[in-house]
Amino acid sequence: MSERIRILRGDITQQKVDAIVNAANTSLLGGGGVDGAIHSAAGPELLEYCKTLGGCLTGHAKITPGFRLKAKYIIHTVGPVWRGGNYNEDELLANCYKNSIRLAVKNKLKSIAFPAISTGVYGFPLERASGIALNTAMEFLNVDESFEKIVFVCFDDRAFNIYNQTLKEITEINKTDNS
Ligand code: AR6
Repeated sequence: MSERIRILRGDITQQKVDAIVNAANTSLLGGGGVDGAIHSAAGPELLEYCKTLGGCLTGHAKITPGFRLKAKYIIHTVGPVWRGGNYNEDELLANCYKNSIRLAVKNKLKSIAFPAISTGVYGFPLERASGIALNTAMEFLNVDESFEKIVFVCFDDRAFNIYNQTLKEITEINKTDNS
């Protein structure tokens, strides 16, 4: 299981996977953070393509070609803005991961890389977000044996350490549950 989940420190635009995921906004017309980095690296054709998509709802996902990226596709999803935790933020964030993975499977893709959706400008607490990201990925890999890998790309050391710690905690809990 954990071999199919990878946690890396780096830049998602450089990942060689079937699809990288963009933490976009509902307009899908670009922005700052990882969204800005992906648009810069993919080239202006990405914005032209995104203009035809009609935006995207929070928790949903849409797919585009990767254009100048090493990744073949970009899956754009819109994370929730953190408003204290009582506005369905957890479920909406889990939906981002689920719907992105669903779209990858529908397009016969086998590998996907995620940034830490909503944890930048949108303010979602990183510890909590990493738990949702990793649990959703593990639940999916438990039922799908053919998907090759899910990569979590952490942009800084803090995110990298938190993801690794969370993965360790989830693995311990699963061990206890199965014993
Ligand atoms: N590779 C991997 N991770 C990155 C990169 C990168 N190149 N650049 C930033 N991150 P954010 P959000 C991390 O703010 O919170 C945009 O303007 C970053 O450290 O990009 O979902 C959109 O258009 C953080 O951990 O996305 C929306 O308006 C994570 O990516 C809004 O921001 C997400 O940070 C979405 O906000």
